[in-house]
Amino acid sequence: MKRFEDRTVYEIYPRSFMDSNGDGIGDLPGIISRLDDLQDLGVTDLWLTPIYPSPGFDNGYDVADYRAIDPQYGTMEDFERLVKEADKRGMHIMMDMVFNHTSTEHEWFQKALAGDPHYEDYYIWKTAREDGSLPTNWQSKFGGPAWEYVPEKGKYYLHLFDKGQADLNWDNPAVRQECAGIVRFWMDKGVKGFRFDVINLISKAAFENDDQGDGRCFYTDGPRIHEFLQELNRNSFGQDPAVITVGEMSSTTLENARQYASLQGQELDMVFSFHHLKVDYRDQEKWSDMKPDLDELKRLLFTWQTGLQETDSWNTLFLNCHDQPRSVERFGNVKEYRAESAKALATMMQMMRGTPYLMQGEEIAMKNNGFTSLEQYRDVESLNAWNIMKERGLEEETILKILGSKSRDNGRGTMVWNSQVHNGFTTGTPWIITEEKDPAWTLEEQKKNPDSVWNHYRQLIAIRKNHDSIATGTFTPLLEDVHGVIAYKRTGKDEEALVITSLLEEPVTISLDDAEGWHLELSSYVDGQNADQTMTLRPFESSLYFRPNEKTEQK
Ligand code: TEU
Ligand code: CA
Repeated sequence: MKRFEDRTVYEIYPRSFMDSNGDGIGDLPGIISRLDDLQDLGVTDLWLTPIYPSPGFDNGYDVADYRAIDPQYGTMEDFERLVKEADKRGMHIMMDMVFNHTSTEHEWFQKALAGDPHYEDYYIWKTAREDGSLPTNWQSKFGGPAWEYVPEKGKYYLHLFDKGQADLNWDNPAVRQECAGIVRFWMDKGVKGFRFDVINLISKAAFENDDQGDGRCFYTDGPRIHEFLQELNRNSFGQDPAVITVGEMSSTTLENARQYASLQGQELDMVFSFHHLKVDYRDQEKWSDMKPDLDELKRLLFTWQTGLQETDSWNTLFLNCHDQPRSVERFGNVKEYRAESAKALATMMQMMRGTPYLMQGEEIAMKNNGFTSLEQYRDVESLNAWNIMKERGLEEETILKILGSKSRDNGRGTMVWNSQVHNGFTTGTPWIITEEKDPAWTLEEQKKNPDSVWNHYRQLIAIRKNHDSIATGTFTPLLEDVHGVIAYKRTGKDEEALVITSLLEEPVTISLDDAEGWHLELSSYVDGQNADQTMTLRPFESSLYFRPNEKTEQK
C-alpha cells in the first residue's frame, strides 16, 4: 500500500506567498485564498515554514512559542480554517518543527536566564577554558563563534545558528518530552506532516576533545541521534500512520540516512540531504563563484538513489527550498532556455525514486531576486556573509555577485501571481522586493498556456499519481559516463519509464542500447523527439518515455 510514494509536497514560505491585508507580509488568510491554485497544480501536502511567534532574527526559525501563531500571520482560528479548507481539497498541512534550538525570547530560555535550574538544564551552558578562551572552537553556521557569554551567569550558551537561537539540551529527558508534546499538539489540530529542522544536529557529543575543524564532527549525526528519533517517533507521530515526516539532515552521510529514512518506519519517513546542492561551492566554500559541477551532481544523485534503494529507504527529490537560490538560474539558463531548462530540471528530479518537494514559485520558473545593493537583502546569513567576505578582502562588486547567486534571499522572493502591482502579492509595500515584468511568466498567464512550465509541473505531479513505475518502481542509472546528461530507468510491475535529460547548453549526441518500444509521454520541448539508438539532444532537452515492461508482455 502506498503511503507517500505518489504524493508531492509544496513548500510555502508564508512571508512571501500571499498578503491578504496589505501590510506587505504574507499570511494565513492569503494562503487560504490561493488553495484552489495549489489544488489545480495537484500537490498533496503543504509544508509551511515556521509561523509561530518569533522575534524574527532568522525569519521564524527562532521560535518563541511552539503552540501559537504569530499575529503577523493570523490567528489559531485562521490556522484551523486552513487545515479544514486544505482537507476539503485533498491536501494536508505539514508543519516545521524547530527543535535544535529555541529563540532566546522563549519562556524556557527566559526562565533559564532568571536562574530556574529546571529550565537552565534545557540548554547547553559551559564556562570558559582555563586560559579564558571560549569553551570550544565551534563555529556558528551563520559565521562567528557558536558561544554567547551571559555575564550574570559567568557562562556561555551554545548557539549553532544565530545568537538569538539557543541550542536545546536533548540529553535532558524533559526537553524530549516537551518536543513530543508539541508534535502531538499539532497532530490534534489535524496536521498530517512534520518537517524537522536541522534535526541531525540535536545530539551533541561530549565536549572534552574539541578543536577539530569547526566542531561539526561532534554534533552532526551525533551519538544518540537515532535513539532520540526513535523515541520521538514512538511518543508522537509514529502513533498515526497517516502522518508523514521528513528530517532536514544537513551534511548527513548516506549510511545514517539509510537508517533515518528506512521504510521500516522506526525513525522518519525521509530526509533532506544537501550534498547535491553544494556542487557549486568551490573547495566547499559556499561564498564562492562557481558553475555547478555536473559530473559531481550526477554522481551524488545516483549514489543517493541507489544507496537508499538498496536498504529499502526513501529519498526526497528537490533542487529548491527557502535556503537555496533558484534552480533555474543555478543549473538552467534563464536567458535563452528559461522554459526548457525549468522543465528539464523538474522532469529529471521528480521522476526519480522518492518524494518531490517543490518550493513556491518553482512551478512558474521564478528567478533569483537580482539584487544590486546590500540594502535589498534581509537574511541574517547573507548580511553576516557580507562582513565575512569584506574581511577576506573581496571587492564589493564581487561580494554582490556572489550574494546574487548564493544568498538564501533568492529563494524567498514574493510570489509572482499576476501583472498587477507587486505581481499581486500585496497592495502594500512588500517586505522583500521581487519583480517579474514579463506577464508571460506570471502564474495567471502560465495557467492559461498549455505549454507553460506550470502546466509541465502539473503533468509531472499527475504522472506520479497515475504511474506505479514512477511512484514505486526501482531505479537504474543509465549513461553514467556521458557528461551533462542524466538518464535513468524506473521499473514497475507492469511498466517501465525512461528519463533522459541534458543539462548542457549545446547539443549532445547519445546512443541508447535499449531504444525499442518507448512512447514519448512528456518533453521539455514543445516538439519532443522519440527514443532512438542514436539521439541528438538539444540544450536542456528532457524526455520521459513509458513502455509496458517485458514481464507483462509475456503473460
Ligand atoms: O537550515 C539549516 C542549514 O544548515 C542551512 O540551510 C543553512 O541555513 C545555510 O543554508 C548554510 O549556508 C535550517 C532552515 O531551513 C534555515 O532557514 C534556518 O535558518 C536554520 O535551519 C536554523 O533554524
Ligand atoms: Ca499580511
